[in-house]
Amino acid sequence: LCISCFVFAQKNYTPAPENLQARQWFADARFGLFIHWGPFSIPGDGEWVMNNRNITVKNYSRLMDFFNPIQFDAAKWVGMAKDAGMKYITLITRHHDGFSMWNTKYSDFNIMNTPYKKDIVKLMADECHKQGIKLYLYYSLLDWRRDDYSWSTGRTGKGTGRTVQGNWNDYLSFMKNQLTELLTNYGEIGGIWFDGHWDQTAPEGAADRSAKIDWHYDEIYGLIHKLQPACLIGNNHHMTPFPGEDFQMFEKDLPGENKSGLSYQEASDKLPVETCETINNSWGFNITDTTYKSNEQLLHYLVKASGLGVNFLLNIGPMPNGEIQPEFKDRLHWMGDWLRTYGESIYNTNAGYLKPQAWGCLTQKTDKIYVHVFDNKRASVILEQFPFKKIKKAYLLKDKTAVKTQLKNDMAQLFLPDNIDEPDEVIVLEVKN
Ligand code: FHN
Repeated sequence: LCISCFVFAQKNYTPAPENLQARQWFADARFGLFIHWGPFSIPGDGEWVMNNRNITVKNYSRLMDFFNPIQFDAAKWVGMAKDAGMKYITLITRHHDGFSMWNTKYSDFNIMNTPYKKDIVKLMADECHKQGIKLYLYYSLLDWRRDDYSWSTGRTGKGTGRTVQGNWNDYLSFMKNQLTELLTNYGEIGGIWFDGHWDQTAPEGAADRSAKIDWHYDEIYGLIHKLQPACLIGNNHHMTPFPGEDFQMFEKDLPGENKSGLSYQEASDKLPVETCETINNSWGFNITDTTYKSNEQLLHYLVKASGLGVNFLLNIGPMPNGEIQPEFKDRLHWMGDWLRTYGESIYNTNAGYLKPQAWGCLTQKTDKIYVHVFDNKRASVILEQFPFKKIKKAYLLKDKTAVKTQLKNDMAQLFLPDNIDEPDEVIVLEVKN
């Protein structure tokens, strides 16, 4: 942990017993739905459209007049997540464009001033509580809109650039007030998912252009843990977790992969870990992005994450009218179908003793190893350094077909039966020490 990170983190944090319990629940849950949605969905060009197209604050504000998602049905969204086998939802409450999806007293740029006039966070929170799904709230630290925000990502374009540094204390109070609303008015909140820590560009007119942001996490994290001690804090800062954080997150990467160039951090062995990924290549609704990952690719992502002991937060960008495009719905339903048969090999499991291999990976419970075979053309699979003395039973999870095994030296060899045809064929090994 770097010294400056420590200075800005919650000092002397001891998680409450209910927080530790919530961490365990989270780690067991394994699969969640990420929802990037708001007025930014209207242009159909992703959630960074304001920045990418250099739209001025004034022009961007017009989106508020058109956001009227009359097809939005919280019961359907939550039901869809449950049907997909997801145990929690992480909802955008305020993204970098500064739009608040709830009835907030602290900004006029909010859902109550759209033609829709209904509090989305409330509708989702009530429905999640009703259907037994935990709700986590995404909250952007950085803001492209407010004058009291002192940094400049997203406001560097024509006519949008900041020239002065705003009043940082005002901005910090604004965030604390909003977080207090979110953690007071919507019942139990599973966690707060911070994003935007990485904005470190001082505006052109700033006295010290090399200054780094002090997010005052000590106060912000302290406030959250005071309001709801069980509420988990995660921060997408792409670094080793700071004190005060209750889970770690990766973006578009499994720990150790760093395909995105964002994931140099090592996975925590103390905190639950989550990774998020998109279905196409966009977080927010995007009409030109049709690079959909296949059902199998998404499944393998979930299974490999589980094999590393990591949660998978899979994103959708709903349409501006509140509907969800069929390419997303179909994939979620397919994953749910798979989990209805194979869920016991994913939920409440631990990382496999072997890291994911070219042929697949392992998940574990006390006396069971689930061997996930992605490559169903193989005749056998070898588990090196097998840590158990005996395999009491070995069978396919789908239909109990027996699997022949051989333990030799410290290797277990599993001979795959003929009826191996699933994109992830799961073999259960009942083992004894
Ligand atoms: O800039 C955001 C992006 O829009 C999206 O919300 C992702 C989700 O992990 N986080 C940021 C990029 O790190």
